[in-house]
Amino acid sequence: MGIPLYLIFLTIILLSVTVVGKTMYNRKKVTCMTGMMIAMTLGMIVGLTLGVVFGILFIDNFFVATILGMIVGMVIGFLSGISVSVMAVLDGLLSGLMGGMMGAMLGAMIAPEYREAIVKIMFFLFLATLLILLYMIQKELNRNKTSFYMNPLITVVLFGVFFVVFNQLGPIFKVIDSPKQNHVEDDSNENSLLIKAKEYTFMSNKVHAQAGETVTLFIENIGDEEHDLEIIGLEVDDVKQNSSHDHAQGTEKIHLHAGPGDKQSITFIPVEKGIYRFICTLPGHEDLGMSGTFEVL
Ligand SMILES: [Cu+2]
Repeated sequence: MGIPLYLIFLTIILLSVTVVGKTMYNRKKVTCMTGMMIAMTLGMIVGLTLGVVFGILFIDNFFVATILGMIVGMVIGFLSGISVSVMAVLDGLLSGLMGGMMGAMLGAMIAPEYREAIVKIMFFLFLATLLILLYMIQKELNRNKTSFYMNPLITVVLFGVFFVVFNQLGPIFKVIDSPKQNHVEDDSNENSLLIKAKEYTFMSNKVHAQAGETVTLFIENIGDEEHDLEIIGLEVDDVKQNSSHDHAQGTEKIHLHAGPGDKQSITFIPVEKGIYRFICTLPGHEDLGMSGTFEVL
């Protein structure tokens, strides 16, 4: 986990505790209607946001991701409703359950290249929702007084500062194969690239090679199912398939196929600069996240 992810967890915990604490402390003044809104909103948004994060973190185990998302959403929904009314508790529990489930689903389904973006979007929505929620509670408690939350300028400045800092901190999810490990030393002096495949992702899903230079591309299947790798639209010279099994011989297509535990390679020279997509062509695998980009520099 990268620093931004810890920051997300910390912010979510702090803001949730603030809202829950405020509700509990002022339980005499909070009406049932407001209490229900608080429980529902908080349960849902925390469930959704953390559900997405869990769905990505536990990409190999959808069950764990869903259960974790549901638990977190339900606990927060329960806590924010408990001091108000049974209705608020029910509202919070069910919204949390739904948010956690849907968040985990979204996190697990989103293509790897959009993981960072979706987490940022969800976190932004979380922050915006929480500010509105705090504003609502504050208004309910002190109908006449103006307070910190009422000044929109402060909110805007806070968001600005937060996101500048947030973007400086680097990726939310650590890339499993760093670019250095990505270039595997081979016996020859050629450039070689290794892409690992498993259910249902490529690691790394971003590789690059120089135009006009010979490159050897390896696919290593570390999963339990068959996978392949095909680069779409890439023009190449001097293709040499280094494996016996091969259903693309004679064509100028970059296609590698590897059963579970297999490692296959192909040597070629990329001709034209550009960014090309590579995918696993097995039915459904691309949609489940088996795609990436091959950049020719
Ligand atoms: Cu596959």
